Amino acid sequence: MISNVKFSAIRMFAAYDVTTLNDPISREEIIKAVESAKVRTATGFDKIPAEVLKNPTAVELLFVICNGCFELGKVPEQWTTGIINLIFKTGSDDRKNPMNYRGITLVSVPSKIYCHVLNSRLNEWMEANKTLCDEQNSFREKRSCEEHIHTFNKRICKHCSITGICLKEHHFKTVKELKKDTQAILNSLSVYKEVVKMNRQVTNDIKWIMKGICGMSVVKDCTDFQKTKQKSGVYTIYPDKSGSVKAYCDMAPETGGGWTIIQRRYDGSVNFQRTWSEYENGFGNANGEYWLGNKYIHRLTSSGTYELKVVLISSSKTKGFALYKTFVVGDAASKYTLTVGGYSGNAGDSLAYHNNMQFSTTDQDNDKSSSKCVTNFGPWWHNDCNKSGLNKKLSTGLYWFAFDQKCSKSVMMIRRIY
Ligand SMILES: [Ca+2]
Repeated sequence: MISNVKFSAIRMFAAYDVTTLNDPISREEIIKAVESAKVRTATGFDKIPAEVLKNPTAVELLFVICNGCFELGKVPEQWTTGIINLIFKTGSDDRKNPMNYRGITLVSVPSKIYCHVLNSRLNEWMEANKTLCDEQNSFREKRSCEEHIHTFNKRICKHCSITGICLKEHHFKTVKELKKDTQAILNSLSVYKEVVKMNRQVTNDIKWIMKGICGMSVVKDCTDFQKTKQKSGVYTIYPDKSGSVKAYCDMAPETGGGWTIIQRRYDGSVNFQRTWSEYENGFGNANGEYWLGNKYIHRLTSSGTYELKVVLISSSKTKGFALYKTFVVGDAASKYTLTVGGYSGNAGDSLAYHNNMQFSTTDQDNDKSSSKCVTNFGPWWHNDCNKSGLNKKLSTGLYWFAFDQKCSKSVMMIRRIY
């Protein structure tokens, strides 16, 4: 499990949709896993106890680390190392007899959190897809050992004449056990106070783990790669903290570099007549033709000031460009409304007509026309209908009214100015 490289549809589940299993790990999943981590337990190789991970800073770092590991399909080597400890069996008397010991393996707590996320995700998926039969009780939510113990305990209580052993609302706990639990809570409080003091040191330690072990740092967009002088190519970017996406970064000196490509057409290998959900989440291949995804374009352009550059090759192979100093795509509730302005370039302004328009796709007609603009001009921020349509069928030519109605190639890219 720990050295996983994403989930795939194995033959047994071939009929099921496994795409959600490979979604980036969400912050909520991390929080749930961190909350469930037991305190006052032994640490693994990295000596990081669960207590120090139960704060917002650590959650943020775990969020980044786990996503990095999930994306890379690798985990830090320390996570694959266990410390084997021998525990003397309670009730035994002879400490010299090896048979009176049992072995336990101590592993890194952050790795347990990562496993918990993957395990919960698989469990939820299996329950939702009903891939387990009802008799499979082991390790399943609401079908735990406790269920069996509870039944067992009830049967004993039925025949039990000693009052006070079986408490109301706590059928499976004795007074002694409840007292023990209360003491554990009080002990945890004192540990928590110590943890708050340690917080600064822990933050630094986890940053070190993130940079040193996972060998990665988080980048918002291709503009961030300018700092580290990266070459053009496909990179994983984190438009915001809710997830990552693969994008092609144009870092060529002649373009000034730092451009995140949001759309590219040139060989017709990818179909662009697609649905709302496909445009929302993106499609195609970042190495070839693709659409980054409206949700990612929104997250980026609403979090800073971005410029948009449209580069076109006409049917007669001349090159043109349109640069917009203002480019914002609204959220899903606004139906990814376009805000565009500040044109310059030599291809003419064929986007101004689409300013303040909602996005339309094959299954959502949000245009101002009585007809459905998407049918002939592809998904776009259609008005009535358009002055541009760069997502229409490549075989019929891409549409940029002021330059060429049958362009053979297009690239749309954005760059953060502030
Ligand atoms: Ca219409």
